[in-house]
Amino acid sequence: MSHYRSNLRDLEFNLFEVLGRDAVYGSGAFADLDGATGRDVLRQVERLAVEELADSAVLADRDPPVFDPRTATVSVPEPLRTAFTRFMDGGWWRLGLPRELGGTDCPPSLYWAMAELVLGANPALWMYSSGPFFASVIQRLGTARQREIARRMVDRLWGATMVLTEPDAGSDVGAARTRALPQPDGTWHIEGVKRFITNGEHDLAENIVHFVLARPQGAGPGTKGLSLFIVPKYDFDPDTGDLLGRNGVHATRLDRKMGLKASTTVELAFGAGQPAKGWLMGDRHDGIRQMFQVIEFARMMVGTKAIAALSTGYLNALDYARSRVQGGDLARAAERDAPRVTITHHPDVRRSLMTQKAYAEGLRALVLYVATIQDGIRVEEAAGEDAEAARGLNDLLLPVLKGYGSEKSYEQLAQSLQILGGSGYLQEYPIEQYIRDAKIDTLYEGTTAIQAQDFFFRKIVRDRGRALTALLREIRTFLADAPDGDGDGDGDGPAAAHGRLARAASDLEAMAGVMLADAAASERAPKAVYRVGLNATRLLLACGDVVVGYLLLRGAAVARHRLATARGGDVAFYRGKIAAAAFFADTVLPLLTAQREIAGHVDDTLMELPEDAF
Ligand code: ST9
Repeated sequence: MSHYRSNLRDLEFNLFEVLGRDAVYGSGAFADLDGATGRDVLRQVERLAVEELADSAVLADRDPPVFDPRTATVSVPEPLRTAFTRFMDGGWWRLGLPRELGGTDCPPSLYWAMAELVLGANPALWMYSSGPFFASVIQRLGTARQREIARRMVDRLWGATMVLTEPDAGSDVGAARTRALPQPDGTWHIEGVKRFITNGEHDLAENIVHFVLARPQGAGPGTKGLSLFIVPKYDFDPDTGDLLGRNGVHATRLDRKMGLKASTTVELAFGAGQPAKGWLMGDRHDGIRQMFQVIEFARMMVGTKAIAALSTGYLNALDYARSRVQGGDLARAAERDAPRVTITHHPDVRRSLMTQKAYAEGLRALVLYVATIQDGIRVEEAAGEDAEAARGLNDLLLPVLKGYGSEKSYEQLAQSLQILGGSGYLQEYPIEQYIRDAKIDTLYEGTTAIQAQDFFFRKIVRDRGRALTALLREIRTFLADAPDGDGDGDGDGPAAAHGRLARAASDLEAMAGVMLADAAASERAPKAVYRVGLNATRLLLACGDVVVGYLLLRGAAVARHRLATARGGDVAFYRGKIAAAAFFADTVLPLLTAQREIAGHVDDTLMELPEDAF
């Protein structure tokens, strides 16, 4: 039986019942793909993910790719190759790709819903399939000649990578030392060592195109002195794509990792013994800005990957809890011969399961909400309108999705494992692997601390608070428009939960206010910025809780409405949506008041403490 437990019902609930995608698919910018087709895509991808893609994620964890130092190549295990071929043969990678590259228009919301299904089943496989996406970046940013390369990449389904990190340049990309030397024929030779390169070497494709940040001779320091180069593993004839010979980029080691072993992570040496030829992207020295077009997409992907792992982790835990008989009912503890019950009868198990459900479904709602904002950007652009407000909201929420999403997923996956007791620690169950595979999500594509700084300094301060204000306004409008009760007079209406959301939103606003005051003070006293640094992750996580609380309650309002006419399994589904939202509001949102208080207390003590006191 597949390890992967999908949740298509909840994906459809968000897309079609809450976010109203039926009205958007099939018209305007998305005329080619209507709601019925969207549902069909999700059903097909779900089947593929569960039945054909999931198994090899486990097999490749136990029997991971192997590095041959003699040839500097990596071979992947056969089951992974078979699953990868099945996925690529299905042509799903065409969704969202530009038409010029043989793609099909696809609303981002549908794309990311599909992504969740594949990322939950086999995250490495999804990442290996990213070559066409990278080709689309060349199509957008490259010269006419380079767009030919993009075409070859798609025709021949080459792999691709993003190459930023160096041994002494991790979060601090601007410290990179890899050099780029101009050649008389207009190409460049790259020299240096890059590390932690995801899928930097493998044998799933005949060629791999590396997107490399390097510093041209004479360029300035920092990220602004970096340019982006297209560097293939094999040189090729740009007109036909035929391979000509090995380029001077070689894997020098395959990292042995905690998890996500199916996805190769390698060190790459450029120009060691043989020139590593590359082309300057778009013939423009604008590397960091260009690379961020990949990074932003990859951050969305990483958040979705984390959330997909939590969802299947929770559903595996739920399956186990429903059948595992252990202990007696707490209310009958005094009866020695009371019958043994399934562990779903135990209050602490229920508390944990409902917490996991609320986060898993709330985070899914967050992914699809952000993706819906991306739909909106496309719709506005197609209509020739200014999509600035939607872009600001998307930018604000990306570090939340990536940073908060990965932290909460990892934290809650530990609770999923806990439900299985000692059995959860065994490889017979998938959760120990999920935890190992998901840990990387808080680390790569910018650690949580980097997301927190991006969120505060770039997405709030530099934005002059516009997007955050718009988000809070949207939440308050929802609260103002929502009825206080469910109208049946039985006292289980949403008023209390809505009150908690209103308070949490105010707590978030107050925390941002404290940090803005410290940021302003740092203009006179530079060290005041330390207090901002001490609060940044707190603010990011608080924002995540507020947005997830809002989206859960928004979903609950829809569910409450639908429940009146629901039949069959939908009754339990809608009741679960209402319960999860209320539970989150009751047990998570009040914690923000304490966080607000802590944020206000943060002082200079920690930064003044001598290092040897730690
Ligand atoms: C990595 C690989 O981790 C992980 C594996 C990923 C898998 C790859 C697959 C991805 C695609 C998947 C597709 C699948 C498809 C499948 C299809 C199948 C159907 N937003 O603040 P400043 C820019 S790789 C936008 O001064 P510093 C901006 O241009 C390693 N732009 O920064 C800015 O200039 P300006 C990942 C931004 O202090 C300039 O940068 N490594 C943003 O110089 C300078 O900004 C990391 O992520 C932004 N948010 O440098 C690095 N921020 O201001 C983490 C900056 O004029 N470190 N720019 O606009 C950082 O992010 C640092 O904060 C830093 C700091 C490097 C930016």
